[in-house]
Amino acid sequence: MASRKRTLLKVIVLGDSGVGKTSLMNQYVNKKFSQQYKATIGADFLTKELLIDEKLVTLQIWDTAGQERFQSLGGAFYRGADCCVLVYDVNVGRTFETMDNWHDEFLKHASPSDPTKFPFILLGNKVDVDDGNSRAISEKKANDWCVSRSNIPYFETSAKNDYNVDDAFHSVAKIALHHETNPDTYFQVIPETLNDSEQSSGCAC
Ligand SMILES: Nc1nc2c(ncn2[C@@H]2O[C@H](COP(=O)(O)OP(=O)(O)OP(=O)(O)O)[C@@H](O)[C@H]2O)c(=O)[nH]1
Ligand SMILES: [Mg+2]
Repeated sequence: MASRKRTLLKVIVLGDSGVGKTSLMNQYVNKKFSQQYKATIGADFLTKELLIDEKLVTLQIWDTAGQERFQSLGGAFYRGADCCVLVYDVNVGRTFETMDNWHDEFLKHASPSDPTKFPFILLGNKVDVDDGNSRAISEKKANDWCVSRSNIPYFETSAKNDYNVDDAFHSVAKIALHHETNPDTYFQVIPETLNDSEQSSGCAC
């Protein structure tokens, strides 16, 4: 057994109800997908252990409620975040139109020291639906928005088919680690051999 330093990275996932925030996280952390829709109430988090640039990282990913009536916690817990993941459904235009609002609300509540440099990432989810034939938002439109918002990285994903999910969250971890100016590090006694991933969850409802 040995003691190793870990960096805790807090990530907030935002977007309209039904875009697939919970499904993306569940696919990423638990490698599971369910067709059934169960609205998130309040906020919940999952954690995943990663090795990034030879650093041990604990990614604490906060899932939030898209439905306004379930947003009981407001935006108070956005504070201290190291990255914000914005999710929309490529098949539903209004879920993209609200991205400006989610972006600005996040900055308002999180109040990072330099809002112009705070890392966001945009995910266009459900690209599997109807083989892309019911798409409402083109990749170009999404990319143009990202460029207009200080070059936010953009990924197209499918939580259902596990398409690009790992790559997207790996990128989240990298930019969160890179941005982190005041590291939350802690020591934990762990076996010398590091498991690929560990997970746990908690609820702040
Ligand atoms: N076809 C398809 N369906 C998806 C995908 N991701 C999520 N879904 C479905 O979309 C519905 C909503 O997914 P959720 O992950 O619960 O959405 P959410 O964004 O967490 O919604 P709230 O908790 O209300 O904010 C569920 O029925 C999922 O099965 C996807 O990539 N493809
Ligand atoms: Mg949810």
